[in-house]
Amino acid sequence: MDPLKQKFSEKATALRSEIKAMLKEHGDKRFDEVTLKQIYGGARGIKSMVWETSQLDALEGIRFRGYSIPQLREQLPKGPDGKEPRPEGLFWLMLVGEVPTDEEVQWVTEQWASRSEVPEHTFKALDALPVDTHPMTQFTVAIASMQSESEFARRYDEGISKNDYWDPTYEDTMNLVARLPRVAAYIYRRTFHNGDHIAPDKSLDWSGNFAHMLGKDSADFQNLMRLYLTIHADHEGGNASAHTTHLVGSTLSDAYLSLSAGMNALAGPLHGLANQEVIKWIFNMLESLGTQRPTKEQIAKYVEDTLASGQVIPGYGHAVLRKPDPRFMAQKRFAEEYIKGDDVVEVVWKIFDVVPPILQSLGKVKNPWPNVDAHSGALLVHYGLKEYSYYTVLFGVSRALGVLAALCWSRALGFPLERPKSVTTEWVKAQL
Ligand code: FCX
Repeated sequence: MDPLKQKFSEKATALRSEIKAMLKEHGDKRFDEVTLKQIYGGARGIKSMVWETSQLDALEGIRFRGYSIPQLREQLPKGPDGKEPRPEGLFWLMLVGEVPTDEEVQWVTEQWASRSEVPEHTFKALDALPVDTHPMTQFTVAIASMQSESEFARRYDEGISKNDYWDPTYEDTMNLVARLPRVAAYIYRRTFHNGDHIAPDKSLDWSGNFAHMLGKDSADFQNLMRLYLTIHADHEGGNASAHTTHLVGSTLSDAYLSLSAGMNALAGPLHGLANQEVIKWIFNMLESLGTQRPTKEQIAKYVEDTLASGQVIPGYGHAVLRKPDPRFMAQKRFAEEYIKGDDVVEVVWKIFDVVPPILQSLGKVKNPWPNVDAHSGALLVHYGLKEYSYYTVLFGVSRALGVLAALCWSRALGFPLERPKSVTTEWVKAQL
């Protein structure tokens, strides 16, 4: 058995019996109470699922298996120039809870390279779509089309024991993650570069090869991809893309169908699509002001006008966070180190000064601070990746790491079909 699978199997077996014993002894212990506001308010804050790979603190931000983003950057094995962490290492950490060695990360890189062949019919399915189909729609179609290769679906059809569900889920996860950069790069090149595709370079790491297939070979862009694909990977289980993947997976839909569903959730403007909305909003602002270097006063006026027209300020606010998102700060750090003085980056930083007090003054926005999506576009624009309708696909390639590692855990721990209770307003009124 491969070393990661072996380790995962041991850890999962141990945790499964621990949970069984815990449930037997404390199964009726109360952890939460639900208010009417939560029932009508998108279930905010209700503790109702287990997600082993990461946990979000409203003030501290995300921790992956206990490690904050700055700690990950320090401790995970890095790319060839030793600067940014390799997402392969984060995947290992999320799956088995241990920071991997350089050799272990190299093993993941080689595994994924060896599993990265995309079926020909997936390219054909993409080529059948109009070229102006939104890249996220192309992405979900491509992922669903690869379901024909699902090990889980095949083994379920043959009659697999419940105890073994985790095994083909792990295989599907490894195959699917391995193929995503090729699929995502294919979508980019067909949509924006006349289908002038670039063959993979399997000597590169997962992010480096992705950058290469996008047509961006500079060492700095490869580093941006390493950081980007690391910090977008997971944000505990309740966010819409993670929760959708989890819910669909709970029906024993395989990893392909579950991830494809999760990506449809990521494609919404209140979630992952906000990264395209941010840069679109900035470009529109610069155009309407007729300058690349607006003053803070000009930006404040534009923000007020956006709010007055009944729209949200994209990239600001969060359902859980109550501080500037550490993923925003990690990207700011990257910009300070690699591309200080860039015009669009300067605008993003001015917006960071201007927007929070304005949102605060509305008196209803619970978190006036920037989220992950407020910064990412400016970095991509700097390196010439200006086609912003593509940005959420990059987010999706990364998000697959977390939600699929979590899916492996859900199958290994024997989690059941998810089925929360709904009520009618009639029923609610009768309780008051
Ligand atoms: N601009 C204007 N108004 C905002 C706002 C913003 N950025 N953020 C929240 N509000 C408003 C809400 O629209 C709501 O108004 P209403 O009462 O009139 O309906 C009120 O403030 C209370 O909302 P709040 O409880 O603070 O926020 P929610 O948990 O409901 O929603 C999101 C959280 C993220 C959806 C919200 O802040 C938003 O729409 N932000 C802009 C879109 C965005 O950046 N999304 C990306 C989030 C994330 F990082 C990701 O998933 O990628």
